[in-house]
Amino acid sequence: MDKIDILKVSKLLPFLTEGLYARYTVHELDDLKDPGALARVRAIVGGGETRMGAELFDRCPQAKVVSCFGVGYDGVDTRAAIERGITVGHTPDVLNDEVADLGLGLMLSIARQIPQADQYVRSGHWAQAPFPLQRKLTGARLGLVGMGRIAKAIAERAQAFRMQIAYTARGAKSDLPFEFVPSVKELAARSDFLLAITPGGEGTRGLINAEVLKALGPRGFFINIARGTVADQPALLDALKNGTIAGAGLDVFYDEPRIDPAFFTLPNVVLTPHMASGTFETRRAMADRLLDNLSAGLQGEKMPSAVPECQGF
Ligand code: 8YV
Repeated sequence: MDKIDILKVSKLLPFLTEGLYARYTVHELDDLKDPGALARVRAIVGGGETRMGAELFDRCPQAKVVSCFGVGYDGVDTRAAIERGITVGHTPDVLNDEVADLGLGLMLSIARQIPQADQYVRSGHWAQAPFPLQRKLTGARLGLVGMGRIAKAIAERAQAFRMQIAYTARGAKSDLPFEFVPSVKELAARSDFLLAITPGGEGTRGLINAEVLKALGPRGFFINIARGTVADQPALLDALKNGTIAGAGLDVFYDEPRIDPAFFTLPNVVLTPHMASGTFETRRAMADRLLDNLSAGLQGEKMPSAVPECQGF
């Protein structure tokens, strides 16, 4: 039997790419050998941040499935997909632990200056003077921007550190024992650590702006494991340079992976390369979920993880 034609629109991990090639006839958008193939394509796969909108869908009139790698799907125009009867799948849940672990890791790293301390030891400075004293994480005030599945996994871990947890979200969640603060600025003012874990896209663009950073204040740390766009990056760079905030732990940026080099000279940041979900175990589970969503969607069955906008059709 002929394999089904699918379109791959971004670079994916080798084991996932192999899985796709084994099951389907894969066409690579950035190396399209047969432009006529788009007319046969029945599904589109790619990273959730890759732009997939009306123009692409119209080039693939038979496509009825988009299967994204990642829980975030801010690159996908879900309205354009729904208008064309396309179901969009993503990979939630399987990465909650990993992303939460890195959130805690970044908080500990910036509060205790772990990467800076490593450099201190390697460069031989320790023999001259002890490393400067740092800030305590246990018992500190944590403000979560977002209260979805990953935020809950972070809160669970933060409780073990006896952190005082508050959050902002679209609405209060009555089943949670944490304080709901409607305004992000107010939350920042009451936090030692303000951690963004909310979807990207237009709804949250620039949410962490100059005012919020000012409210966080010179003893406050900002952690971003959401999307670079959630923070106003020029305002963040200013706040870090001027001591408006104490520091930041950042896994996400504008224009990844070619990020603004202004970050590289700042002493008060810990920078990671958008790796929150990046373990063998979790990326494999995400790949499996992408394949399961793809196969279910192509067979006209309910996807294990359709995005909320597409659930129910
Ligand atoms: C992705 C992510 O794996 O799930 C998300 O939304 O941001 C990451 O886990 C990453 O973007 C893949 O490259």
